[in-house]
Amino acid sequence: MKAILATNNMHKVDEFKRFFADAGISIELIPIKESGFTGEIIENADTFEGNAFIKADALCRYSGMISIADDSGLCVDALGGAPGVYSSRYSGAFANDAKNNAKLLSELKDVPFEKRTARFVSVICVRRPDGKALYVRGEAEGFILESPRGKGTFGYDPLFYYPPLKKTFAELEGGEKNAVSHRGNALKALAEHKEFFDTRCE
Ligand code: ITT
Repeated sequence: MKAILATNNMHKVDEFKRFFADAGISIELIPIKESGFTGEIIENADTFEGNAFIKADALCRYSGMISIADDSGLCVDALGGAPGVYSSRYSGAFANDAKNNAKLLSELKDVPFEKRTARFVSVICVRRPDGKALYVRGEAEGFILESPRGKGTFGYDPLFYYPPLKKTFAELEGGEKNAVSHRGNALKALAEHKEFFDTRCE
């Protein structure tokens, strides 16, 4: 079976593919760049669920195939939950990971470590051609460090300290991140709904 993975973020693609392989889920994931889709997707919802649906729905309508999307972000308590759904665009129109991390550090410069609590959130939406949609959510709790640690992965990972492992997400290797991360937790929830991928089932 094949499904579109409605993302342009190749780090997400790697994490999904690793999870599916480790969990023995034999669905071939086709990222947007291999799907032929060249349109623009406007993520203008104000919830993770809303934006995950927009991405999955766009690729499902384009391809006629089951499409899966992840919308995710970092919610920092001392910033009232920001950057949240705006995580990828936090530093503006020309945002990238380095600028986003620099802005986050600047916003938190006067906040002591114990108040730098944060959580990563991932919402995965699976959209079927028959119109049905499934949502799962995963979270991971941690602290925002005062300087980056680790080189792996992407986004805010080098600043996100995960106390149970005494490491940032960027210091984790192989499948370690999926074992504890927001996306890994959402994927574990998704694995409980394998029957949803069988479009014959109501
Ligand atoms: P797609 O929309 O194409 O999937 P994207 O990266 O723009 O790619 P989102 O709109 O869901 O995806 O934004 C997620 C942002 O949240 C991402 O760019 C990072 O800044 C941050 N983020 C989400 N998950 C993360 C993770 O596992 N590690 C580090 N940062 C993460």
